[in-house]
Amino acid sequence: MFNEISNSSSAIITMLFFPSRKKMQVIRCRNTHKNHSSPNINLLLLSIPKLLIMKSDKEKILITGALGQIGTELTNRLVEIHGAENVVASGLDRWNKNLTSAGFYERMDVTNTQLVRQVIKDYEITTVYHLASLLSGTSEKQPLFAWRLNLEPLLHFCEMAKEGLIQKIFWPSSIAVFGKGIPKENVGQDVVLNPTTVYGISKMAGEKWCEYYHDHFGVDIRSIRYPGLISWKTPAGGGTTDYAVEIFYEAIEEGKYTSFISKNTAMPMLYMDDAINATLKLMNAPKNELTVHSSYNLGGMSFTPAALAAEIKKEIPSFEIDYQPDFRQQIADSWPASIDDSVAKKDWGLQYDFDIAAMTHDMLKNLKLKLG
Ligand code: AKB
Repeated sequence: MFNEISNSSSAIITMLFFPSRKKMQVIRCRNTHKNHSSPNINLLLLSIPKLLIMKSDKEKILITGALGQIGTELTNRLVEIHGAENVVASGLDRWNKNLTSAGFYERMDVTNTQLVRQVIKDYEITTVYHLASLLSGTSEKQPLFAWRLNLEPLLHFCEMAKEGLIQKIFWPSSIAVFGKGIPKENVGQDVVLNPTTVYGISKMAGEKWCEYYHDHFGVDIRSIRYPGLISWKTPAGGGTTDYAVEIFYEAIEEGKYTSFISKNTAMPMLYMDDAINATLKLMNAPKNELTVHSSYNLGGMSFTPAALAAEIKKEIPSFEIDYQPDFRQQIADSWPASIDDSVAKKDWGLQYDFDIAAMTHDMLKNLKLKLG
């Protein structure tokens, strides 16, 4: 059944029906400038008919950063579970039909608080997966922008949850919160955090805000400290752990790789399938069983570039690696080598399907098909 929702004052709306996919996809391109709106656009908007969308009592989900490394795969899984009509993807990029399986796409700047609030209201969003963020390498190059992007939208979502506009939020933290002076191995949930990177500082502050909004206002916000994420579907972008994704592309395409992380630097890593499963498991866990309201440790597997290269060599014997560490080596040196995630295992049943061997095999198999 289709019902009407109120008109947004700043949207250009396109409704597309794809008979082959038996679904409707709606793209709304909003004016993304924060402090002013184009009069031409607003005049045009007055003539737009009311948007028809499917209305039900189901969970309605908004994903920010939906075209990013986690976002692309998480969006697809959420569509499988909740149906395309209940999932709104959003990002800065122009819409393209191959980008997302969500029923709706909002092209928007997540720092534009007015627009974001309007989107939440228009779609009657209940749950937000707020993934938009600048990673560690890129954050060092644009510290103030990183701080603003990584923190301000989070606070805005927390405020909307406090007001009762949203019921549940997921926000990703990172192993970058730990930092210098913390033992390298098996780092526990409750160690003192001492990040030395812009990214780590922003994630640590975000975690403390999550805890604050939970403790003071009962906001249901859940978070994971992701290790480096490895996936063949969407490239990583701007992180210190990105070598563990790039290496696969270059192993297949060039037969060799120059790592920007040194040979024996171990970091915690996680295959994307395990990351998505963990995220959904945490979001489905009963609220009263959660004991961590900042962010849960998640360890995945721990390996060095040399160990990963050895694993790749088992399938591509001629593969070669050399090492030219760059500024990201210093970041990696301040991060843990392995993580203790026993609290997540106890509270909400965290488990993994992939170790380094299974992950390497799956990456090479799928990337070879993808790259032809
Ligand atoms: C990065 O390298 O910046 C990220 C992370 C560990 O959070 N992959």
